[in-house]
Amino acid sequence: RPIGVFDSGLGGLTGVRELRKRLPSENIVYFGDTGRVPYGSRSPETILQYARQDIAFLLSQNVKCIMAACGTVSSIYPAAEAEALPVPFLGVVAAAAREAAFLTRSRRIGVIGTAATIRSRSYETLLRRLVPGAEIATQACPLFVPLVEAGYVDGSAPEHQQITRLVIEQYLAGIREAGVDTLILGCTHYPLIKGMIGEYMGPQVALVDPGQAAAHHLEQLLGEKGLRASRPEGQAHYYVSDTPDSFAQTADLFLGEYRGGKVE
Ligand code: DGN
Repeated sequence: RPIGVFDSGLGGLTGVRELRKRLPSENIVYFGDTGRVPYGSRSPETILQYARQDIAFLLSQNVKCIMAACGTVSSIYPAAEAEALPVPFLGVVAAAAREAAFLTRSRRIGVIGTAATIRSRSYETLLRRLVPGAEIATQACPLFVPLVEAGYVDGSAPEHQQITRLVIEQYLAGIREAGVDTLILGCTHYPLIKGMIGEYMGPQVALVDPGQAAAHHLEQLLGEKGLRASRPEGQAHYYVSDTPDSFAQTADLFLGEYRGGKVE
C-alpha cells in the first residue's frame, strides 16, 4: 500500500522529494488541491473542510498512512480527528516542531509561514510543550508563496533573486533581531529559498525544513509499525483537482530530479 501525501497545491511536492530521497522503495499517492489553492489565506473552517475532503480521497486510494505536507493544513487539523483516522496521520508541523526542539540551544526559535499558519499559533503551542521556557518569534510571509511560484528562487536570475532578498529582509528583520538560533521554514514553498534565507539569517541559525523532518519522522513511524516497503524502487502517482495542464512545469520546480510517475 502506498504512502498518501496531500497539500493545498503543488508545494507539497517538496515533501514528496524528501520522501523519495529517504524512502525510495515506497509507493506514493500525492493529491494536490490545485483547483482550490491557496489555503493559506482562508478561514480555519474552510481549511478544515478542504482537509477532510483531501484525506477522504487518499483513504479511497487505500493508503497505509497520510502525510499532510501543507503547513496550513497541519496547523488547523485537530489532533483528535487525526487520531480517529483508520491509518496513521503525520502533519509537518508536529515533525518540524520536534526537530526544532532537538536543534535549539538558546531556546530562541523563529517560525515563518502563511497567514493562517501563524494565526493558528500551532507551532507556539507545540514548541512551548517541547521546549520549556522557549522564546518564540513568528512572522507571516504571504509574499513568499507567489515569489517562489514565479520562479524567484535560489539560483534564479540575479535580478529575480534581488527582489526575493528584499522581501526576505523586510519579513525577517524582526526575527533576526530576536537572535533566534533555529528558524522553522513553516510552509511547503520556503525550502526553495532556503539558500537566500540562510544567507540573511547567518550561519549560526539552523533552518528546519518541515518536509525533511516529516520524511524522517515517517521513516521511524513506518519502521515501528512494520509498514516499510521492501521493493527496489517505488512509484509515485500524482492527482490534482484542477486540470493537469501546468503540472509538469510547476512540479519540476518543487520536485527537482525526483519526478517520475503518473499524473491523473
Ligand atoms: N502549502 C501551503 C502551506 O504549506 O502552508 C502554502 C500554499 C498555500 O496554500 N498558500
